[in-house]
Amino acid sequence: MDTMDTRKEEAQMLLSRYGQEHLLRYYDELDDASRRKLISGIIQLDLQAVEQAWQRWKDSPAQSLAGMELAPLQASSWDEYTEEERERYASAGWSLLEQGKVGAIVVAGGQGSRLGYEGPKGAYDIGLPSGKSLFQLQAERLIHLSEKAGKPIAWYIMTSPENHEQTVRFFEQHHYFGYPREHCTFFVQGAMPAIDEHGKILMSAKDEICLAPSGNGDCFAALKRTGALLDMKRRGLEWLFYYNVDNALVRVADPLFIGAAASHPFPVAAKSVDKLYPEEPVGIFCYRNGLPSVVEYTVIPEEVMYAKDDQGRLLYRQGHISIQLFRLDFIEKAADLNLPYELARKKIRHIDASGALINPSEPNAYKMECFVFDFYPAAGDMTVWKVRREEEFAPVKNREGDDSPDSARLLLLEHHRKWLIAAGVTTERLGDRQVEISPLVSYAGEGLTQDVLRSLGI
Ligand code: UD2
Repeated sequence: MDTMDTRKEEAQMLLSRYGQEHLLRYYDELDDASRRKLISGIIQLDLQAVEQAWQRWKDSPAQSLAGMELAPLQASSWDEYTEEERERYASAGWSLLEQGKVGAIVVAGGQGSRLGYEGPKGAYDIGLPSGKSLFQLQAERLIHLSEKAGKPIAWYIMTSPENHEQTVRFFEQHHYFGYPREHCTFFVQGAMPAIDEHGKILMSAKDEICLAPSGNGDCFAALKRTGALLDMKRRGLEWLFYYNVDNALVRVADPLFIGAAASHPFPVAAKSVDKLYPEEPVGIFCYRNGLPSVVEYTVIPEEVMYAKDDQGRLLYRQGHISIQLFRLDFIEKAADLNLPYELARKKIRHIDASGALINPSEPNAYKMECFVFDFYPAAGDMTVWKVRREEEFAPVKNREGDDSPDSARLLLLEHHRKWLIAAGVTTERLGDRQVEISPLVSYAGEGLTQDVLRSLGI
């Protein structure tokens, strides 16, 4: 028997153990190259994880809450601290930045399907006067901080097999936005197969499994697999600032947040905002069986979503905005944890049993993802700070309306307008001008001196 036959047998055995034999349906029609491609695709699948996720979902789609005791998680607000305390935290944060002990990770492996944009989301131009992409805004905020700190901030960019090359090319085309090349590390996350309503894995072609990025919860395992975690240790990092690629207002590596997190005993810290309305698409912070957790917006039961406290406010109102700090020793442990996969119903293009291409207009199948906040319980406890949404949260999710490029651009310009007014510019002088301030000039509204304002033409 030649090696090809042995590998086919190996694949066959694996598939029959998990009831996925249909993946070899077209094998006999394929040429040698396609056969090899298919077999190696099958052998690389984590069929046990697929089976577990499917069983869990089938038994109880919102299983994550079944039998759990749920309680709200209170967030502190910066306003509760005195100016002096805030300064002490900020200076602790600056000290860590000056020692080069903080890195940043952007999770940019998602597909951005709601936005309907084919390229990497970080490359998206939200229509600012400067035409800067989301990646450029982030790079310049980091450059600003690292120049002030006198130390580079190592930046880790998580991509997916689908968008890795495009992402790296985008950075190259833009000369890394002035970021020192040697401090940018790109690493690729994993993928999981899509499954149909019966738990059967879908195929995108006769020789190809239908795969999708396996969720941002793969970030730590992917850091480890790709050697990026070793790079962090070599650099002596102690904290990693984690954020979503699509938040136009994110204060990347915020010194105040870093200092505050490092002054507490917990290995994880996060920022939150008060939810605007019960159905807002953000997870909610809570304690589950006494451990800090997030219930994702897709699975919040109605009685939890609409529950009110005795003052008539939402009981679970701390919205998760995907801004976190993780201590490196925690990441090392988390990299070896197996997070549960959640199933998300999506429109997934695939081929059917006759080999015909199905291009659905409605959700027809499931993607499997694990979520980064499912690491929180492993921290035992964590600190959460509530921030002002208009200063730190402008997500770009949808083509139009709420959480769109337009809403994010308006939020950013409005924020900059407030900086100018705080710097002494009168509203008469500003009129209805939309002034965008480069992150290279100001990180959070500071440094807008008369000279700087003059250079901005104000
Ligand atoms: C995310 C949070 C939600 C809330 C909201 C705020 C999760 C699971 N949910 O919801 O609680 O904070 O953001 O805007 O994080 N990504 C990858 N690889 C993947 C999948 C996603 O890197 O396989 C990235 C993606 O590029 C993005 C981030 O993770 O930067 C969040 O993904 P999303 O936009 O699909 O999450 P969303 O808006 O449903």
